[in-house]
Amino acid sequence: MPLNVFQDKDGLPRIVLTDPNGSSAEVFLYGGQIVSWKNQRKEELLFVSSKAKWKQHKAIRGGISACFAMFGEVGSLEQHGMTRNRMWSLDRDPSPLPPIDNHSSVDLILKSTGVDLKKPHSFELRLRISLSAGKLILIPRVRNTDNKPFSFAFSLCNYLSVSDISEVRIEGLETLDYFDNLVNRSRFTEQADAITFDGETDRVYLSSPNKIAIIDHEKKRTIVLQKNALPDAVVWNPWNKKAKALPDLGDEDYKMMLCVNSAAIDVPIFLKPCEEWKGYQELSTVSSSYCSGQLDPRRVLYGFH
Ligand code: TA6
Repeated sequence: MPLNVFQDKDGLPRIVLTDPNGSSAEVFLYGGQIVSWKNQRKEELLFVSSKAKWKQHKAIRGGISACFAMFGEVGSLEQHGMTRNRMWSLDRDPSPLPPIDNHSSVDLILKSTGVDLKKPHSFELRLRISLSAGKLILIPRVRNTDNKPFSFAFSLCNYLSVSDISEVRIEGLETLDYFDNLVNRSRFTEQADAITFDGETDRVYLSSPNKIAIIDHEKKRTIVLQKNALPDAVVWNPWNKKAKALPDLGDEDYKMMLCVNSAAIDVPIFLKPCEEWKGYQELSTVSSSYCSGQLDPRRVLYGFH
């Protein structure tokens, strides 16, 4: 499969993955960030802010990024860790992951520099990004290359493009416990049949199922998120007030975005020296031809016909 590396107009190296069926993905080495994923009909499936800063030393607001070794703020360290603000490299590992059939892939790596964490620790963070018709697979790996144990949080932050946030529902998180970041991280149990949006939302759902459906009624499209070794799910929409307060988010952008992140936050991942952790996330889309009423979430989540 072809692997093209371009220089962006701002001088940032960009890799374009293409699939013979017409879908594509764009990956920046800066932040190891996926900034575009288009389906065969060239429709963009990821959200990137109209005010995103395409410059070094500032995370690009949107797309998909890997947040490590913490989620949130820890002291004076960068929010969600440093991975979004570093230049990654192409991974020349002599023992890479085996190729996935009919996928166009790129392997990235970010190595510790000694000043990235609260206490210096040596690690290697790898990310495989793999595209096929209708599917985007991410495989993050963290290797503890130090002689001390290491524990960390991890999140794949997915900014999904939606037609209108008020018309979107998430299936798969009902009945779960969650931490609400808007109420001092207090713990609640989800009471709704599905998650819908009418205001700012910032929650960490605990021990979520491996399959979550994000149903966009207006676009008649469902994004299916499947994950492994990433037990939690973060759901975030800033709504109007917070959107206005974020300098790299357009005032109205919150209507067209929804973050649903695959994460390991509540119970940090623990590695002994030389051990490696491997996560998995797959995004795919299902179109719905329904005219009225709701999608049957059981079809999406469990494949019932
Ligand atoms: O989980 C969502 C969250 O942690 C929110 O609290 C919100 O701040 C968001 O991530 C965006 O964070 P960022 O560092 O990208 O501004």
